[in-house]
Amino acid sequence: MKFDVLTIFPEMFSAYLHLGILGRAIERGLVDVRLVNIRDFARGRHKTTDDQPYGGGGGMVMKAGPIHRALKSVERVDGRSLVILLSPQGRRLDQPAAWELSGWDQLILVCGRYEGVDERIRSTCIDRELSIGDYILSGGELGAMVLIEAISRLIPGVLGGERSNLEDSFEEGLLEYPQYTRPKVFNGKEVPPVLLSGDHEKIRLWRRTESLRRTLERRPDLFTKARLTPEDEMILGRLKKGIPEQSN
Ligand code: 4FN
Repeated sequence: MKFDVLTIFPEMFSAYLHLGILGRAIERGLVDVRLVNIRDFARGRHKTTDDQPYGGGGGMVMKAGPIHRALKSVERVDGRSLVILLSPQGRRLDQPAAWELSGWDQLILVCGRYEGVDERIRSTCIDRELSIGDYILSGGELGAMVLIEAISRLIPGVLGGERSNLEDSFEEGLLEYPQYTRPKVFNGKEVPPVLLSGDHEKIRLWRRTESLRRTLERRPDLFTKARLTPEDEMILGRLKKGIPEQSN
């Protein structure tokens, strides 16, 4: 997957791109991220990328010219490429959207700053608008990083050994079960005995129950899209009736 990121703050990406799973994926050539500094395409002595809005009202708007020239400078992968504006007006990024986007060869990500980009960029150069959530941000850069991370993890080979069975429960649309590691007792709190029992079927059932319980308590909205097995439906039925967990 090739990402081209248009931003006036390319420095924001460097630590993030060099560390962890993504750093390794880039090293191994599975993911390629190119940073395009919009300011390099600005003109005049001050290389301005923003200007006052027509109609007044204060704040600044990103000029169309620099973004347009920055976009033209990006080498497009024939037909398998998409220009995305990170924007609060976009559809919300979710895991199904991440899967769909991971099927493209090149994603060109445009990050806004100030009050946003000139509407003529939006209407003529942008294929899609995507939002990472409903909160005010100072720019689209964090959105671009979130998008790059969510998509890169889906590219074959990127996760390597790090792919866990937890990942599978996320992909099924449920919250994760509680996790424990050593020591067996921490501040007087014990690890649930079932996890030490060595009974793998019992452990699987406990984890599934806890996944479903947490989803029911904290994110019941996730059930509208979750993929549930007949066993899940049975466990869920019992949880809803308030039948307590088997006490292991
Ligand atoms: N944000 C809201 C309503 C109106 C404006 C904003 C806002 C950065 C250029 C856009 C925000 C949120 C999720 C990019 C927010 C995102 C942005 C994103 C973003 C500067 C203009 C701006 C109702 C959502 C609170 C500033 C709501 N995902 N404007 O934040 O780019 O990607």
